[in-house]
Amino acid sequence: MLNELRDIAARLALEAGALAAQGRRDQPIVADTKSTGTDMVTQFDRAAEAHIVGRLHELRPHDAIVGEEGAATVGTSGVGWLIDPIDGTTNFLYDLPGWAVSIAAVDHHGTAVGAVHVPSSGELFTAVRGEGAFLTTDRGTLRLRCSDGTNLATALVATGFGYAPERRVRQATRLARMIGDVRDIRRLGAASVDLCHVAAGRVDVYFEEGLGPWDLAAGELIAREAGCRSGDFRGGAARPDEILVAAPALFEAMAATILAADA
Ligand code: LIP
Repeated sequence: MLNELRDIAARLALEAGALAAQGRRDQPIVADTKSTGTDMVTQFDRAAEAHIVGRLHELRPHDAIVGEEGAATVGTSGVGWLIDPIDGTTNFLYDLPGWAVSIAAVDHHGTAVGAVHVPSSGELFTAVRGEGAFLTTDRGTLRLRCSDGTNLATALVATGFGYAPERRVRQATRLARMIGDVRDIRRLGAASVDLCHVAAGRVDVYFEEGLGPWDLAAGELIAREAGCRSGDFRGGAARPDEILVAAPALFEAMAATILAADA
């Protein structure tokens, strides 16, 4: 059954990505704000979520659904879906690459399958719990492995910042204290894509705070299935408020560096 759920997540991520990308080409964007003046939502976030929800009602009528833009369906099947219809909305708004559709299915064991589609690159990242993580493009499908980095001083680190100015200032202050301890920083704008980049070994580490469950559900499974270690900064499990995903040999040193920079 998990393979069927993965196929559904992948298909709907591709469909929603095409819908949002085409819509942006055809119509002027209408943007509203949510939690702050920079936390944006467009008509395409809402349309993509509505499409995914409608298709899930067709394909999986007894499942629960939670979406970033307000979808909330109670289910009876024991399977639930976490949807970020456009992760990296600021990138989408500015017509920058790197926004994604992120869809995960969860069951009583946790995240079961995940799919992250990046329309600007045509990449589709997928994973099934216990069965590895994969990247599919028009050139085929390859299995993902995280980096084998061992030295934090040469680690490429991805991160992001919250929408609240006071939180961004604190996060940037911490980053300024630790940037000399790593190779360099990348701030690409979409947590789900950052997580897939760790899975693919394109960055060695990703950490962030203050996300939504839909931002990280699919990408965190993909990263773990690619061999990454995942958690919070203090030895606990990854959660939307605090996530660190890294090549295994870098995890502890990175967690210590984050906490030291916070002190
Ligand atoms: C985004 C995250 C990103 C974070 C942004 C924003 P959204 O999600 O994917 O990692 O740094 O501030 O939260 O709002 O584009 O779905």
